[in-house]
Amino acid sequence: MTYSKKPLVGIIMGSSSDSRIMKGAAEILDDFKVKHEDQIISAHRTPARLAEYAQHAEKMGFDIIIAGAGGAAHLPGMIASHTVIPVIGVPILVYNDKHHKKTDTEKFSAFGGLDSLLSITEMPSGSPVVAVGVNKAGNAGIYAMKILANKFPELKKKLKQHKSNQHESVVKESEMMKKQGLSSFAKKKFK
Ligand code: RP5
Repeated sequence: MTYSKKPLVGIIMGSSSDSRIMKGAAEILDDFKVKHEDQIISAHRTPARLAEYAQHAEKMGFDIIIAGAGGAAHLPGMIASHTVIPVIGVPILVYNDKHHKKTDTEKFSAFGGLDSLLSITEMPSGSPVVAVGVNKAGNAGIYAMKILANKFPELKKKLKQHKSNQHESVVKESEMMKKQGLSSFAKKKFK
């Protein structure tokens, strides 16, 4: 069952480089069978398109926008400034593998995600954006489900199931650890 024929959530990101992380939000929405529309909107490279997107999101009637960006991560905040739709920001630790010659460390952003976290959370009074942890796009998906659950009781049931699945999986792993002992448990888990 899907909750609506039209997308309820807009997922946007500043660059195709962010899709590796942002797919975590889409996967949750897909699991919960909630339709979403996904786009790349860059606050810096396509500023006019950003304003147009905010109008598009309102026209589409999205209930929530999930916006991920890395570095000087202005996308969530600027979208929130243009619309009354609640925005969940995903700070991204940039990993840019477009530059094949760079070493692995050089491909990461200089400030390890703190740059994007602060850019997203330190919004001025009057124009809020909520944020999940760095690279935690899946949590943005779950949080979006929590908001939508106020509208769709079926989603509330699914969220409760999701919670109890998490409980079961921790208990199962704990039992295995107790049985095998920590050293061999960790050896098997990280081999
Ligand atoms: C931000 O710059 C994007 O959100 C991305 O995380 C970062 C790097 O983008 P690319 O240079 O990899 O396109 O605007």
